[in-house]
Amino acid sequence: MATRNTTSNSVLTPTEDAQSTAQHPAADSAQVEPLLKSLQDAPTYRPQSSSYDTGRSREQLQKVEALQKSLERHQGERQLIVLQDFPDPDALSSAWTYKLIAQKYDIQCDMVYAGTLSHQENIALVKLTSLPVQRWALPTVKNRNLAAYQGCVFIDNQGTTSQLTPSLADAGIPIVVVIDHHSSQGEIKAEFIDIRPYTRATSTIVTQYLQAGLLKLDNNSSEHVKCATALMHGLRSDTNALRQAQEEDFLAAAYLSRFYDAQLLNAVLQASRSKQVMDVIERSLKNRIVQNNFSIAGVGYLRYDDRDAIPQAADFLVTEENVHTAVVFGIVHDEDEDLELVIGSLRTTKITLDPDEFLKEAFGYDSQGRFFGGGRSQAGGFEIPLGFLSGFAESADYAKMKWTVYDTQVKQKLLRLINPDQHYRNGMS
Ligand SMILES: [Mn+2]
Repeated sequence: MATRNTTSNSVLTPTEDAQSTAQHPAADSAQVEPLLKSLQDAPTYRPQSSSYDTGRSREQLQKVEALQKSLERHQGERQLIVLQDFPDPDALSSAWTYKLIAQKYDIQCDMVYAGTLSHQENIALVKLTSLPVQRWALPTVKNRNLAAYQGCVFIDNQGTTSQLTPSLADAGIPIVVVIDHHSSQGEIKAEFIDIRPYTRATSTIVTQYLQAGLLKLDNNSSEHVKCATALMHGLRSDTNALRQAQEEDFLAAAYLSRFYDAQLLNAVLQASRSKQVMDVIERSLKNRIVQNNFSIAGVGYLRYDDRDAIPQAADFLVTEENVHTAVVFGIVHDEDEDLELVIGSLRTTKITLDPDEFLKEAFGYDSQGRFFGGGRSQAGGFEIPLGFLSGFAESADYAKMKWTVYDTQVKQKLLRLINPDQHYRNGMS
């Protein structure tokens, strides 16, 4: 169950039609309509394209048209763009792009996240581009004027990875827009939904919106140049520096190359790792076990602010010879809420392994039917609240015992999938 048909990637690769979208003269115009019309004629322009590709491309243009309608409908309103608790470059840059597009329709957006910006590259990205994102820690939400917002927008997520979602629902703020490339996280009600699990990056999706004319980027606008640079970073970071990019990602990158600032991108990428991150990577190396090409490491307790060290450790472990998948996890303490969570990251280079399916199957779901884990192509994560066992223990022995229990349990759940025969034997003994 944890694998998917190997051919699915190539079948779903958008081809020539995406290119015709990118290079069509109408792409530079603010009008989407001429482009839509021309796309209806696409089969005659591209006789070699399969009907599948044409259908897919038409679908994309219909999305652009639907988004434009939604933007027009909400002119003069104020929207809240909600990012996942630990926003990554793909989320930050895509959300910024939506904010700029919406501004053109006289919609004011605030971009918020409830967790932490903890990856050194993310901090550098936000600082160096003056990326307009705000932290809304959960305890402060009750003091915010939520009534000021007529709608909320989920970008690079579907609301399931933000602690803010329940508060927004309680405040009765409708979900207006969802743009994401993670697998469906369950049913969602929104006016506009564009979820593409086979697209590598949300940056690619929003760049296609730009190319279709929703916003004309201007080389003379430093804000546009910085946003294009952020998008290039987002696209690179979700495609493993373009190594896993597909045609549509390259086409998006080619378009962004007209606007982005290569020096600025370089500055973002040169951000160095903190000592805490290095320490977690060291622990992951020391603790890893390798079985059937999976590398698994528990790294013990971590401060909330260092949480992003976990995916970085997984990125590192997956580079080992004969390893195609790495899973790193630890117990993270959230001081704001005095909560503890097991947080883990999965990275894989194995095309047939679907992180979303794998993690859902490994860890299942909570009493409300919410999955503990999920993912997208090549990456995934999980969060398991410790509940009653939460909270820092007075004694080191107790803390150690608690870690041992969770470490064993997480490994057991993973090994059941990684090494089913072994599991069977254990079960019999
Ligand atoms: Mn993403």
